[in-house]
Amino acid sequence: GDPTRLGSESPVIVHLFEWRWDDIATECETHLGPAGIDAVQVSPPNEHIALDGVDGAWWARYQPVSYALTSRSGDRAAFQQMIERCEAAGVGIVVDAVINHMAGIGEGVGIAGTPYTPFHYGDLYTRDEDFNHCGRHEDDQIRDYQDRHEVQHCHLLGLADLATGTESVRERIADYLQGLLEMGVAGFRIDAAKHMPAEDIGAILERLEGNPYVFQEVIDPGNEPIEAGEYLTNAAVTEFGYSHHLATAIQSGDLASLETLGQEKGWLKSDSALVFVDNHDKQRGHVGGGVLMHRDDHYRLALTFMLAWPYGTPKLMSSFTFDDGNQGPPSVAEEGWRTLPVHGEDGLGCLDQGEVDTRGWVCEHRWPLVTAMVDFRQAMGDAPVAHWQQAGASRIAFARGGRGFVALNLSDETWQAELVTGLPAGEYCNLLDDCVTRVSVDDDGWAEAEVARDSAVVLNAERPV
Ligand code: LM2
Ligand code: CA
Repeated sequence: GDPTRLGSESPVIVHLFEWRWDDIATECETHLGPAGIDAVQVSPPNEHIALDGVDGAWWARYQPVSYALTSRSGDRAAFQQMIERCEAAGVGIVVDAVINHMAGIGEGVGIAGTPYTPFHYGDLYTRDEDFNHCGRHEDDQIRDYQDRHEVQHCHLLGLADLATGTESVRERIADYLQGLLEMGVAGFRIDAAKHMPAEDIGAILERLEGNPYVFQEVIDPGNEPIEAGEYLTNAAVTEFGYSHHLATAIQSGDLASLETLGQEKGWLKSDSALVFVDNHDKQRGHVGGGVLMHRDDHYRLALTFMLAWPYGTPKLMSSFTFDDGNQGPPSVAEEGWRTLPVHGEDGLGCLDQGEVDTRGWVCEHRWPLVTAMVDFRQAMGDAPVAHWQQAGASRIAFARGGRGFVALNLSDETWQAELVTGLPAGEYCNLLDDCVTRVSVDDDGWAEAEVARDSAVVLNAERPV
């Protein structure tokens, strides 16, 4: 779970949700590499259920049919090329590994033509013993999240639960992941990790050769028997508390409550935590909502805070617009739900900021604010928070060692204040408005700052006017 494996001291990951492999390759060269983004989380690359039966829903990708690398995002050759082009641009590929389960129990044919029936998937998993049959509720479905056995051994949402406790299943999963490592992927997101005993994940990861960055998706609401901390011996873990805490602070106008974000009791240590403002599930209310996303007020302020605050490895969401929570990416239904590209001749490009009613690619990762803050985060390295200041609940400021300074104003009026920046004397540019705002720091590190409403002033010691 060591984030520096992604190639920098404070790496930033972006999730290009449902993007095509050839688009990602181009994006690595044209935007991600130049912006200093370290890695891309890609949608599951393996064969999933057919799109027709589910009207092109995005969640088809979470119903594996085989480990063949054919998916809505492209084929194996395109996947390999993407890895190579991104690597050349300094960007690693983090694969979303759906290994807890296969498709929903039923029959059909996968997107690459692999047939399946209940508990039989092509020639990959062919025996009932390859699946857990938990013996609860007659239908073996998960209902009671207070019951550890049930959560880990029954079927999640009707999805055939793999017997990850058995040697043969572990071996098949490890072969899949090892194949990806050999193609050059940099890491894995372990999907539905809470639904597998930590020991099973550990046994699979132990078989891998290479040194991937791994984070496990464990939704720990703080009141269930399975806790995020159990998974730390394997690799990093998602800290869902972060998104909720940040959303609550911002929605209630209480930025001051962020002073100790990350130090809460029971939270993961910074290096072991994967954090985000929103993810693909939460932004559309799957597994509960309670987070901020691109259409929400103050989303930019949330991103600014996350990238300025030295806790966890941040993951940015790069979305497509939707008007119902099942809808897949921009696509052509008549052509087998072909995903419309971002780049190239029939490429849609990215929507303009605020254009939320058009179907298209949002590309939050390209927003100038995001680019500036990614640069800031990397320049700050491990510089600790210093000089915490607040004026009421909705206006805060803090320094990052002597390297940087941030002031955030969530109130309805401009915030004019004398603040300690911790920076050497000089005149600095606000990184968020192309130096339209300038701040003079005196010999004692103090500055008279003017922070517009619903925005921030961000200074980097290395970026004087
Ligand atoms: C995850 N992490 O633990 C993913 O982040 C999440 O997106 C996945 O659910 C889930 N776990 C399983 O990998 C999504 C989506 C579900 C969808 C499943 C499977 O949020 O709504 O379930 O993928 O495609 C769908 C239907 C559901 C049905 C199920 C099985 O929405 O009603 O359950 O398929 O047919 C009967
Ligand atoms: Ca399981």
